Amino acid sequence: MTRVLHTGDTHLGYQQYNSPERRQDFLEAFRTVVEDAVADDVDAVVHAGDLFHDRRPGLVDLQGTVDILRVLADADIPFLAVVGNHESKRDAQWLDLFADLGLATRLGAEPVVVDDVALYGLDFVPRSRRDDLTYDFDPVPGEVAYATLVSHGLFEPFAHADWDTETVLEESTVDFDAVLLGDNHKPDTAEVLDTWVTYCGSTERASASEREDRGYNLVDFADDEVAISRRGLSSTREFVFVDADLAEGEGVDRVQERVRQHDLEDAVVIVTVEGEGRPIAPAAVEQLAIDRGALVARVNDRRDLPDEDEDVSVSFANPDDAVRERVREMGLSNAALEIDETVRSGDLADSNVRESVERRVRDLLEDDESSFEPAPEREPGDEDVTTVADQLAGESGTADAAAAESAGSAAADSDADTAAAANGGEIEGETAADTDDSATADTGNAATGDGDTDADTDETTDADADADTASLGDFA
Ligand SMILES: [Mn+2]
Repeated sequence: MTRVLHTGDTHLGYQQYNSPERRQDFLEAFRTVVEDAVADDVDAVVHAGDLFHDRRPGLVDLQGTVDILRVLADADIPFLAVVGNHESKRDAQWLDLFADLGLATRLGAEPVVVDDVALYGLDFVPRSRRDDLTYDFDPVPGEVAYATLVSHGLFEPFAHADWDTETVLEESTVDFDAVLLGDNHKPDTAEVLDTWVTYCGSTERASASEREDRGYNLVDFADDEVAISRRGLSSTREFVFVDADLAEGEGVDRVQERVRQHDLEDAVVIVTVEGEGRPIAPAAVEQLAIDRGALVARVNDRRDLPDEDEDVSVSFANPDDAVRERVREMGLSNAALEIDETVRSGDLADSNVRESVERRVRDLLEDDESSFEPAPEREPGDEDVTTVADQLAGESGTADAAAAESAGSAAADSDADTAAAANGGEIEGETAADTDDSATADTGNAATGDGDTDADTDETTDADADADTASLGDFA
């Protein structure tokens, strides 16, 4: 029998909630997986991408990674991996560095044989480049009984998929027995065209939507069968989810009462408020949780409360309209407008803004760099020209000609693409993470949209050096 430990979406370097402890947690989860692999004496550890949260991990994260990978190397357990969307760089990959150090093997079109299993890899490929993909893999060596593909992306038949697994399997020159995946942080397994397709899930909660216990997969190859089982990680950071459904007239007291019912020591506390009731100040709830020992506390108020005093006659214009109007006047590029919309979209979980924007920018850069050019002046009366902002607002064709900026060819497909980006994000409700930060971000300002300031600052600083990195500041 050949046993492979399948993990992924480790997101090392992610300083979730701006907490250094959380950053350490991601590293510790990886260490636990590796220690389990050694204790279990598996034949290989397969990593399905997103080892790093960011394409610029910090030195401590890299040192920690080397330290952990060395544990595997010392135990003679190969670490076989592909590159995920979070960590992907234009030229060399971090994975190549670890390969140079003898600590990892990057999977690709040539098989890496572990006992009687041939493993192949397919890095994350942006949607815009998938049509040109040929799924050409070198033949399976004669003496090998099984073939496995490792990849990163949102594959069918799982939620929010944008990559057709049947196409991949049918067009591949190798007949795979199993496909081991990363990207979707929710673990799941399905059978597609007689092939087992499975996500291992993330090893630490990268977003508050990842409520289930974290873990990894064990994949056994024996007797012409592939058996996938799941093992939980018990030592991940405790998350306490407090769901308060307020009735009319209830307010912060009721929420605090619900918070007090839980043991919060060292936990990340996520308070979700729904229902009716009075407005509450999140700080009052978060402070209570901190006072009771929580590491981090965040309040997500999901209520759509009506205006408090309807008789007060100060009338504000619809703030969304006001922002949209102002954005139109700014002469932003089509790309900036789309990204502004992504940042402010109500359909997109705050936690997914960063990744959705990143993916969108990458796709735009590959498709049509002109979408980053500032919008040209538009003459009043150009009523047949509709801006992306108009389209996104569902006002297609009725744009206020005086205020609207002209849109180029990118406008035509912007609806579909942006909708897809929003979907991609929702999907990745499981994936990304900065719930806390973006919840408080200045949503009227596209340039500062994503709350993950840590990473963004980093990227903005280095933007000149790496064309692959388009920070919002570059085009907004
Ligand atoms: Mn991921």
